[in-house]
Amino acid sequence: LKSVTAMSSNSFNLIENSTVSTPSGKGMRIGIVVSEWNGSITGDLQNGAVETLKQNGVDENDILIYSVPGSFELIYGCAQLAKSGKVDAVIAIGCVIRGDTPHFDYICQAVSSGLSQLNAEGDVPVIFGLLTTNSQEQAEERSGGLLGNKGEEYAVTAIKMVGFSRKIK
Ligand code: DLZ
Repeated sequence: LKSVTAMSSNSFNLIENSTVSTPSGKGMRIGIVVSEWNGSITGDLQNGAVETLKQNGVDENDILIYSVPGSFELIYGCAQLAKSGKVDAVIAIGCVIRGDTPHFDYICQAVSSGLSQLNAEGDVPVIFGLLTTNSQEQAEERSGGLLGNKGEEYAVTAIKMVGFSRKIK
């Protein structure tokens, strides 16, 4: 029961619960594509990611940050950055808050399948940093509030995936 509780989607935290060590990020080049929509949230996620990359050895000059207007544009932004040869992994950061419009479902669906396709077909891992919440409050809880900052987990995931891709090459 304890492990089931720990694995629930609300409380699982990759940094606190992982038993697999994170490799050094030294020499890794990490791209971040960040959406302007819900900018205070995506900005906090970006800051959490950048700090964690640096804490894990990634050089500040090896972190390339690009902004796109909305989460839908993360697909194009990440595709272009992934194939540019400039980075070893890309973190996509966006935030979609459910409203009264069907946009929420369309955008979430499009971004998840677009980014999935990049991972399945490309050589550069793309990290899914799209917060999808019912409210602004839930987004704040996950971007530096009560539930931590998911940006930190995106950063660790990016480093682990670069480590993975180097191991199998
Ligand atoms: C249009 C739209 C809406 C309604 N909601 C969001 C949102 O919550 N989060 C987000 O990142 N972007 C949103 N967008 C904008 C779309 O992602 C996209 O930028 C536009 O549809 C133009 O392609």
